[in-house]
Amino acid sequence: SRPLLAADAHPQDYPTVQAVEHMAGLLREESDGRLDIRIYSGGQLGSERDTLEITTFGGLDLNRVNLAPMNAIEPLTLIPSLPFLFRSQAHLHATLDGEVGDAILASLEPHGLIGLCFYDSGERSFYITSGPIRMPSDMSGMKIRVQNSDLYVAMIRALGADATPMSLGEVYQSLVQGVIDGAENNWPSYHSGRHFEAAPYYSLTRHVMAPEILVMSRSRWNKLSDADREHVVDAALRSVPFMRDLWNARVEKARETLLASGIEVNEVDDLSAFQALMEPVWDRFVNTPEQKRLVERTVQIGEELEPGL
Ligand code: GTR
Repeated sequence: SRPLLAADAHPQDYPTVQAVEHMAGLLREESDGRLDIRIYSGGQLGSERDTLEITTFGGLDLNRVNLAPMNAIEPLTLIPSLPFLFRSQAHLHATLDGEVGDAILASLEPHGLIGLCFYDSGERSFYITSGPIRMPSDMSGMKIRVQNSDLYVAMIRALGADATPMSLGEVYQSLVQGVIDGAENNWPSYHSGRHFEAAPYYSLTRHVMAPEILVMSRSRWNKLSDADREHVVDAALRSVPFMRDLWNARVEKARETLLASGIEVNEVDDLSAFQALMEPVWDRFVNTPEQKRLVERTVQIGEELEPGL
């Protein structure tokens, strides 16, 4: 059968692409070469929002995206995207590896997608062309690029800035041309997309830890035998610990490289000022009983794991 076609916005050496490559190897092994994956990396096939739509219609078989572009499709995907929800990477993992993660993956099927697994994406912080951010008022009136998600737009507005949604591929140019004053992302993406060249002030707000997700089109899934479905799920799950190791190493490497490159990094002393402004944002986006239950469960997992944080 023809290989599963996969899309990723990141270049070939990025951990998300490497993880799906790894999954491809496992899949070939498990299926005696019947199943394989061909990855179109570097955003060749379009933005995450566009490739997701194509995947929904069955024009693509696999897609690795951030949760952000899924927010408009399924409300449960908003949960791990909520600002200041996770206390640590351990909290994120415990949540995604358990009942909450399972519920989110399962919620995608009615939308034409099969949720296979989550991958790490670290902590997102703001980077700005003109100077550091130490308190929300420093962002007042700034134009900040966000992913295509209403939650992110609301978050930026609550901080007193202007949100400009656009796809990842447009960010570098927009920073250089001054169309935007800044953006937000994790260390590896800040580095990989060369955004640091135009926006050298990185302020460690660590406001979002939304993970990546790997989805499959339901129409291709429906054509697979039960045995092949099992191979796909199994290979995806086995790629997760591989990706987690790769990710942590990549964060370290990006951080070291960036610090050595002379960018200005600052801690933000009073994160509670940022957190306080997020309360109405939570209230606006968490409203169904199922969302509320899963958010409560997530908070509880955090309290059990990291008491007092
Ligand atoms: C990255 C993520 C991408 C994309 C990107 C963005 O961290 O890996 O999937 O969401 O952020 O900001 O568009």
